[in-house]
Amino acid sequence: MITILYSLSYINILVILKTKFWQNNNFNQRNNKVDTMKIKNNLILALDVMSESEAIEICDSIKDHIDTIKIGYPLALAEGLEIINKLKDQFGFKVICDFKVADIDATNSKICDETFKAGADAIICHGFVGSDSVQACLDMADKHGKELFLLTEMSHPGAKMFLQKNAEEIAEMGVEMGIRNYVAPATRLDRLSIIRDIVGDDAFIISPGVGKQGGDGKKTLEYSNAIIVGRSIYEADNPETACENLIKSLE
Ligand code: NUP
Repeated sequence: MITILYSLSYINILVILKTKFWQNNNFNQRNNKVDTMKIKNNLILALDVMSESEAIEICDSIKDHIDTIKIGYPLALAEGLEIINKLKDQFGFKVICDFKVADIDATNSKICDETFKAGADAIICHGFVGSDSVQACLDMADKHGKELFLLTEMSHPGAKMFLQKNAEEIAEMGVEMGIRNYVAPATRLDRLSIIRDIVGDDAFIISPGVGKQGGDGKKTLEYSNAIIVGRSIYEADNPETACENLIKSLE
């Protein structure tokens, strides 16, 4: 009888330890994800400059106000993927790679793998290619413990021609797939609001189109978690002042 009681309490301890282990693990995982998504001043710099020296000069001037930057094809093609770790090492930034991944699943997988291996904290993919292609990106992001952003509707006028007609379904697909992060336009707040309703309050939306493309930062943040701003900062005579003024306008 005593032996049975002993073995029962032993099993109980094992079960409790295992439960605690999972709770801790999930807690850490969740924290990591949330950490990635804390964006200083809700402002992401789109660093579409064409050389490492320009990139470093701009980053140096705005580093006190911004901790997350987005690089895309312009800088990556000009300087190679090594630029990601250079900027991370020098400034401690989080880097979102705006590669608008839009290929078949096998190719998407390779593109995401290389991008995360190069140090990216997140990658942006297109949704119009369908769930198999997006799933390949999501799987690779999960494998690396990094984030995926699903682009729903773009911010430029041309997005009305094809993409807008399907943006709501793209967002719905993202929700069905369990995607937490989205890109939606600051240039059309009615559309941004619809996309927010679809993805829900817990989703994380980042919005390009503030400044040069005509969007208003403060109004955008009524629906979005962060704005993405490029030319209004890096083309300004004084990028730091432009950055400070923009942040003030968001209050
Ligand atoms: O819909 C989109 N619109 C857009 O402008 C999706 C994007 N990823 N972008 C990017 O955001 C664009 O490529 C650029 O890097 C940035 C906006 O820059 P700017 O208009 O503030 O200069």
